Amino acid sequence: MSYTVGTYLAERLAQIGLKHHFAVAGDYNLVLLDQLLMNKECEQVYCCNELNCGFSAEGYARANGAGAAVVTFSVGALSALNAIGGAYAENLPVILISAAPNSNDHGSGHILHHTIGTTDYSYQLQIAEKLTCAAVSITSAEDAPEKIDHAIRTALREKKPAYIEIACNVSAEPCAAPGPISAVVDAPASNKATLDAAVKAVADFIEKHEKPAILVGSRLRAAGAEEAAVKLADALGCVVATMAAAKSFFPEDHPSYVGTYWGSASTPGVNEIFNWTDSIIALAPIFNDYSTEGWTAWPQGPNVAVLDKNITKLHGYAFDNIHLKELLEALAEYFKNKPKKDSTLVQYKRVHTERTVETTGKGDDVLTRADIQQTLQSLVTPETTIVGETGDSWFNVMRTRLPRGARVELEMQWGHIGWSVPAAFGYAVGAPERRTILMVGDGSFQLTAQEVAQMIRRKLPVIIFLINNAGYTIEVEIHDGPYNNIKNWDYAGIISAFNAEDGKGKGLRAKTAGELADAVKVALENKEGPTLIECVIPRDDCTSELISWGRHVATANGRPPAK
Ligand code: TPU
Ligand code: MG
Repeated sequence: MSYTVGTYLAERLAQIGLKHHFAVAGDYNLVLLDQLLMNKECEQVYCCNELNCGFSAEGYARANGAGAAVVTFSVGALSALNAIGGAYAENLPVILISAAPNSNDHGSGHILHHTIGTTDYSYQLQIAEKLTCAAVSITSAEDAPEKIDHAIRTALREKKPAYIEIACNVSAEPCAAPGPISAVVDAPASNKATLDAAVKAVADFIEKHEKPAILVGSRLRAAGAEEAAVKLADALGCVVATMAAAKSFFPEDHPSYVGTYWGSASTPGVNEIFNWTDSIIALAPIFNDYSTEGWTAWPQGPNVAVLDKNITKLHGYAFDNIHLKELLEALAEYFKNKPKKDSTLVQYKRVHTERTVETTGKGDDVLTRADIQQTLQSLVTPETTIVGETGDSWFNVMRTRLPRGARVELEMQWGHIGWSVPAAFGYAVGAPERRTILMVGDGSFQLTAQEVAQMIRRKLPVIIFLINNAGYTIEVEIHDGPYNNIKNWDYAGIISAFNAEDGKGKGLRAKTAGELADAVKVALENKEGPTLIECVIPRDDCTSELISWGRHVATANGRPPAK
C-alpha cells in the first residue's frame, strides 16, 4: 500500500486509538481532509466553528486518551488555539492539525488570503510553539513521518497538546509508510536509581509523621496513576480527599474517601481533618488561586510532599524523571504489611457530620437550585459522566456523590466559559456507551450554544441541564456590576431551530419542581438526540460554597500592589 502525508497522519491517529477526528473545512485543508477521509478507522466529525472543534477534541481526549482537530490556516487555527491552551492547562494530548500556505509561497513575497497580510507565514507556528509541547511545520513529504511522529509521541508522553502544520500542496504527496506504532507510544521507564531514592525519601516522610492524609490532584489521570493511588490508600489506611478539579479521580465509595478539599468550599468535615493532619501526601496537585481558595487553603511547607507526574518534591529533596505510577506502586508495596497509618480516618469518623439533605420541592413549588442538584444526583449511575461548566455548576457537581465508575469532567485550570458544550459533544462521540450529562449556566451556554446542533446531527442523547439564573452568578458573587447581566434567550426554544427539518433534539423549560421531574422523564426516553432542560431559578439561588469561595477569590484578586 502506498502512502501520502495525509494518509500517513490518518494511520498514526488511528493507531493511537482515535476512532474520530474533529474538523472544520477551509480551502487550505480540503485536500488534507480528503486524505484523512480515506482512512475508515478514523471518522471525520464536523463542528460549527474552530473554537468548538478544539474543545470537542479536548472533550474527546478526556473520554479516549487523546484527540485531534483539523482546521484551516489562521482564521481557523487562531480560534482553535484557545482550546489548545486549554488542553495544555488541562493536561490533555490534543493534536491540532492546521493546513498552511502552499510550500512555494513561503518566502515568495506573495500576499495570501486568510493571513494578516504580510508575507511571513511563520507567525502561526510561533504562537503554537508557546501553547503546545511540540510544534512542527511540514513543507516536504520527505521529513513528514519524523515530524508527525515527534509531535504525536511528545503529546502522548507529556499529556499536552501538539501542533502539526502541513502546507496545502504537500498533504497528498507520496510519503514513506508508517513504521511500528510502538516507536511512537512506548514511554521510557523511570530512572531506577532515582525511583529507589524517591521511594525511600517518601517512605521516611510518611513514617516519621503520625497523621498523614492523601490529597488527590487533577494531574493524577494524566500521570496514569489513578489505580496506583488506590493501592497506596489501601496500604496506608489514612483519609483521602480529592481536590475540586480531581473530582472522580479516586473512587468515592472507597472506605478512606472523605470528599473534596477546597478550603471553605470543602465537603463537611474535610477541611477540619486537613487542619488536624500533620502531613499531606499530595498526588499530582495543581495549586492555583482558585484551587487554594485565593491562597487561603494551600498545603505547603515541610509537612507536605508533592508527588507529581514526573517530579517528586518534599522537604530537602527533588527527584525528576520518574513516573508517579511506579512511585505509588512501590510505596504501596512497602507499606502493605506494615501497621496502618489510619489515625486521620479514625479521627474523621469521630468528628465529621454528614451534610444535611436540602429540602426539595414538588408539584407546583417554584424550582430551586437544590431541586436541580438533587435531580442530577438521582440520575448518576456508574455509566454516567457529568460535564460541569464554570459557574455554580462546579459547586453543584461537587456536591454530587458518585457511585464507582461515574466520572466528572471539569475545566478548572483553563476555565473558559462555553468549554462544556463542545467538550460534552466530543466526550459523547468518544464514549457513546456512557450517559453524558452536561450542567451549564446560561452565560456560559451563550458562547458555544451552536455545538448542540452537532449533538443533534449525530443523534447523541446528551442530557443538558441549562441553569437560567439570568446572568453570570459566579461573577456576581466575586464582584457585581451591570456587566453580569445578560440578554435572556429562549433556551428551550433554540432546540427546535437547531432541529430544523430532521433533528430529534428536545427542548423543555422547567419553572417548577414538577416540571423538572416531567422533563427528566422525557430526557431519559429521548435516545435519538440531546434533551435540553432549561431550569429557571432566581439569580441569587446558588450554593453556599460559591458565596464563601467567591469572597476569598475576590479578596485575593483585590490585593493591592506590593510596595
Ligand atoms: O451559574 P452561573 O450563573 O455562575 O454561570 P453562567 O451563567 O454560565 O455564568 C458564568 C459567568 C462567568 C464569566 C463571565 N464565569 N467566568 N466568567 C469570565 C470568563 C469570560 N470569558 C471566558 C472565555 N471565560 C471566562 N471564565
Ligand atoms: Mg448564570
